[in-house]
Order: sequence, then C-alpha cells, then structure tokens
Amino acid sequence: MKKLLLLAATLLIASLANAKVVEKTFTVRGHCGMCKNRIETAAKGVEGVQDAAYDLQAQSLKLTYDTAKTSPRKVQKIIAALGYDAGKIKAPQEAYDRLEPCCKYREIEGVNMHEHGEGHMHGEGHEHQAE
Ligand SMILES: [Cu+2]
Repeated sequence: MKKLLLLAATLLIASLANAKVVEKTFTVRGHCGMCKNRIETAAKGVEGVQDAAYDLQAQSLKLTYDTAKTSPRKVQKIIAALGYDAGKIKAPQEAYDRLEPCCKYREIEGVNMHEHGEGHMHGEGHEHQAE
C-alpha cells in the first residue's frame, strides 16, 4: 500500500513537472493591424496560452503557452480557421475568402511575384490589331 502511494505521488510530481510554460515562435501570414488583433485574440483564447504577440513585419507569432495544456499546432489550427496561414497549416480557402479585402495576403503576393499570372493573359492582345 505504501509503495502504491509512493508511486502515485511520484507520478503526480512527474506530471506537474511536465507542465512547463515555454515560448515558441512560428510564421503567421497577417497583413495589417486588424490581422494582428484577430490573430492575437484568437491565440490568447486558447486554453493554456498565456501570451501571444504578433509581429507584423516579421510575420511571426510568439506564443507563450503551457505544454501540458496546449500545443502550437492547436493554436495554428485555430488561426488557420480564421483565414491566416499558420506554421505548416494552410488556411482553408473559404476561411481566407471571409477575410477583409485589406487582409488578403495571397492575392497581393500573386501580383508581386507574377506567379499565377492570370492578369497577364488579358489586355495585351491589341498589339495584333495594329497591323
Ligand atoms: Cu488585416
């Protein structure tokens, strides 16, 4: 009986010791002050998160959280559900579509990088008409 109690006490102490508060920084694709507010509020709303600070310039969120209660992945899922790519989790298109126009980081990226190129195909056709 004593041994059992000792074992239980040891396990309890071990699990308490595991409840650590750590910091972790990961990428979140926000675009303006409103994004920052939404991202931080959502992250802080997760149980186990003690602090969340979004750096718009660095595109990164610094999370302070209790490892026993939550994980960066959980928080990333919640942020992605708002429309912001977070860590390795991509925001679903329908969530992204609900973002305010000023927050649409994907379209802006497309224009800057000329990668998806839909814009180029149109409008250049009139050169032929000149001949
Ligand atoms: Cu925004």
